[in-house]
Amino acid sequence: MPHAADPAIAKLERPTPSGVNAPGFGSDVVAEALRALDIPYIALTPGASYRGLHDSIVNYLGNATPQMLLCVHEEAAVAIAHGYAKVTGRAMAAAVHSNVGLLHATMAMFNAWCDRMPVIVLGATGPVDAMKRRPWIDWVHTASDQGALIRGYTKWDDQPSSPGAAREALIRGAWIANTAPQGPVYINLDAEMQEAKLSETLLPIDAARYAPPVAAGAPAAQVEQAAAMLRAAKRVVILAGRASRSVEAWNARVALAEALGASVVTDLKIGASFPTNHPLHAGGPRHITPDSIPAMRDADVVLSLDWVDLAGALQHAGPSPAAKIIAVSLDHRVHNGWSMDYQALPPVDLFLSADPDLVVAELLKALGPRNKPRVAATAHAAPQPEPAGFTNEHIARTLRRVVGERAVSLTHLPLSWEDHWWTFRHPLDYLGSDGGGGVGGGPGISVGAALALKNSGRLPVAICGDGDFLMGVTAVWTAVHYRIPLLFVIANNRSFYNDELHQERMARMRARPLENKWIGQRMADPDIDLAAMGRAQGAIGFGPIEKPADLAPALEQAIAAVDAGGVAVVDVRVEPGYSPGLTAAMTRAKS
Ligand SMILES: Cc1ncc(C[n+]2csc(CCOP(=O)(O)OP(=O)(O)O)c2C)c(N)n1
Ligand SMILES: [Mg+2]
Repeated sequence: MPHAADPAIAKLERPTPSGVNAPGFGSDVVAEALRALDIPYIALTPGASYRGLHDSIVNYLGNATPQMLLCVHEEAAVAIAHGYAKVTGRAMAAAVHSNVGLLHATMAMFNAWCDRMPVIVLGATGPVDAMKRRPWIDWVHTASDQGALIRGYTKWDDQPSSPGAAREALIRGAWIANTAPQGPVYINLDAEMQEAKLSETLLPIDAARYAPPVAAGAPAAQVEQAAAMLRAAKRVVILAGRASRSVEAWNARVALAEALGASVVTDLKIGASFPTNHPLHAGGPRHITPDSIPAMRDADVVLSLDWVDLAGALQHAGPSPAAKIIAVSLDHRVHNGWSMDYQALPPVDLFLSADPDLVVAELLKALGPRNKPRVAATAHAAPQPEPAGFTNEHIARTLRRVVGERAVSLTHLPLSWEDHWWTFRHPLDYLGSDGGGGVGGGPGISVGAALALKNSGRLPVAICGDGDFLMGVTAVWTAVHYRIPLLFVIANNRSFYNDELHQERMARMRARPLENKWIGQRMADPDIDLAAMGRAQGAIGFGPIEKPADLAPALEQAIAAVDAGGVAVVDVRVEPGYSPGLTAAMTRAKS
């Protein structure tokens, strides 16, 4: 059954019917497999290495299920699929051209890997059989073991050499990508295999039977052991890490925290996992904050629900934490020898190799109804006075005022965001970061997320640094072209400012002039007109907004434009500068 794609998008780029209704070529079989997997979209930047598949999607499938989303850069194509998965929890596809397209796509694949988000990346190679290669171009665009480029940050890759094998690879790849811990997979399709006429008819295959759902719960005895430790504990801290966007699972986490009277720490690196206005929320964003440190130090049991950096968090509990540590994660299943994104090795007293959402539900059953908070909630920071100058905090405050009670999904936040600037009340209120710290992911991820959020009633808002926006700016065109409403607010400090901080740190360590820190960092003279970069691609541009008083009216108009189905880019000329706490955390300075 074709996936219920967005009807307005489905009307775009309709091909003249080709009258073909039976697969005739290798790539027709590949296209059929994509449809059997119910993949709604394939974000792509074209290339001759997969002209066979391109033809099959347009002329054999009629450009539906999957429908093509044309991207100006492969990094955007993969980032869009990454953002889509952040909302839906499921992989869509991306297609990239031979070795060169894959090279462009790599950073986005790394981001998706570190974010544990599923993406099915289809690639292609010039004919593996050298006798079939055209002079020059087919040779430069053929590499042996293309998968070696991405093997360190994908769950699996394959280069099938027949249509039947390609069909199997797609089904296997979708299964692996979508099975927790999720991640990108790469399937490299030989141009010759795609283009060759089918020599035999393949028997139909029921894709669902070959991609069985994998439920990874914990054994009952382990759940009981964890429940006993939690029951006996006086002060529990829950590190609410990577989680699904399920409201049911969110409510179960809240119920568990309430049953235990546990302090809950969350992390801006990943999507919202706990209501940040709940009395038990102890703060703690990308780094454990001063707010959450006492909770960590005083805990007698720490329950980590797939926290991204458990060893790092436990450092705040002292060198050898007295608390008993219960860790629930499947992440070890994808740790490999190339990427160190698995972080330092944490001490763990009870490890449950299981899906945290399933374990939380089981723990709740085991603990029974208990509702008395046993720990006084950590005091939340008192409201701060209006900040001076023109900073990212003005963006947060003004946007909050302008959107009021409306449901907003923050699809991306700049590096310098502080966790108390925005309240998360629903799993879709915030979708997390780029995963791998690969700057330039924000725009594409946001377009993919906005695609998945279209018609949800939520307002998708991407708040990006200027560096991040500029590196991924062409994703804007894809959003405009495919009628994907989205608000971009650019925290434009005209700098790769994060790195100014590092130069400042170097200067301090080496007693060199601090005032040189901006050299090789500032994108000024000329200032780049980001609203114009939006306009150039069909978005509605606002700004430059130079002072706080002009921001609210611009945001109001921009939101009206998004509500009318458009893409808006608001260029906000904030001052360079981060808060002292963030500066210290980012530069590894002690003060
Ligand atoms: C692909 C990539 N290149 C370079 C970096 C190093 N880097 C980290 S943050 C940053 C600055 C990002 O600039 P911007 O988005 O404007 O945010 P700002 O630091 O100004 O707040 C850079 C260059 C990176 N993480 N990723
Ligand atoms: Mg910047």
